[in-house]
Amino acid sequence: MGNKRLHTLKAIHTNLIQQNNRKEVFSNGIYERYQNPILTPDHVPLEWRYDLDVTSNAHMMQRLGVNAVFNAGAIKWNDKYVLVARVEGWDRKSYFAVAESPNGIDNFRFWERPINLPQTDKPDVNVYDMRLTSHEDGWIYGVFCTERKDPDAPLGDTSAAIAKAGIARTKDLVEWERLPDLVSTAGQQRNVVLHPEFVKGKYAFYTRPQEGFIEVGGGGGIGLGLVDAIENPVIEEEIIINNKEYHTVYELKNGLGPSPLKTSKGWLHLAHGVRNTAAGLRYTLYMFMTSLDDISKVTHLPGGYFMAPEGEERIGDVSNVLFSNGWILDNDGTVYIYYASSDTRMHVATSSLEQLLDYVMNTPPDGFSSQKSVESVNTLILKNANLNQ
Ligand code: M1P
Repeated sequence: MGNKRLHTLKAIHTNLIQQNNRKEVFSNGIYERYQNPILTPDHVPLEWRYDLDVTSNAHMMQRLGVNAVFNAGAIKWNDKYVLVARVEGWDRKSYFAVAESPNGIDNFRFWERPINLPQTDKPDVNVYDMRLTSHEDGWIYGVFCTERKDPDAPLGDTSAAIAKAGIARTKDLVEWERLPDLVSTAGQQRNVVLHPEFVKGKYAFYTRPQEGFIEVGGGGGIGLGLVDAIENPVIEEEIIINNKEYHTVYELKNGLGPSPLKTSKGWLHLAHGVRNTAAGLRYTLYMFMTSLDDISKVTHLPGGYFMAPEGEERIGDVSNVLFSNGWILDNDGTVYIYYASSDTRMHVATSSLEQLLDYVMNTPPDGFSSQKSVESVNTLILKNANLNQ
């Protein structure tokens, strides 16, 4: 029985990994979605999940089940499209694992083992959402969230946690050196991203200061802070460069996605915004651009979302969520946007630098009222009417 099941499992797994991915038939002209998710729990190697010995696992049952594969950092590495995915087990704990594809859209295959992340003197309980930055100092940095139980939680509160930014660096994505966690002015941090270049000779971190583990409280917004030495990462001063705002898609909170892309027009950013609804929080993606001369200055901020959950993307462990912490700008100008849906699976969308710049620079900003939205629609109608004369 075990042997037969093993044979079937292997065939299904191989089929899944080798499946081609096709573009959706129609797009919005900004980016193109693909038909299949690129990483799911079923993509995780059988050796990580099953005891493949039929004598000790006669039923060939899954021993270490995977619940979700999502929120992956991304990098082009040795001509391969590489993701560092958040793999979450049935036990709720996440770990990082590298998966690579020859073309960025399908055939993603996990490397032999998950990443063995070194610990600080305060061991992590849970780690997730790694942002990869190829820094001009020559290292590849992985900045991620490290979560530990709140030592000051009242007796009986078994869920209160503290979120901090963990930092590790590598030259080969296999061996990682752990650095101390980022120290900042805020009690908690999530969605911290390292800027790829030095700013005034210092390391620059995009942050998201928050008061509680889930709630940002009086904090929130996408912040920016400088660090003198990466081996002692302390931010003395944090400024907010993109605030949460009433009646926008980032009304409740926001957070930077991947490390920004440098373009001739400015730094291109992808972020997530969160708003509340009767059905719970809704996470969508939005974009903005900052100045090449001053990375704290937002020069363009299109109104509304760039990408929102659609179809099966809407459903998962935490439904109605799109989250992205990885993208790759290829030599030919193609941009691979890696995003997760509903804290469950990974997808890819493709666009080009030209399209994204057009989107960011020519989409009207949020006018912050229905009246202003009508004005924007009327401006467009008038422009189109003049075309027809
Ligand atoms: O569940 C949605 C997301 O929630 C958190 O993001 P944020 O701190 O911006 O609310 C993170 O836990 C993220 O991993 C998760 O996808």
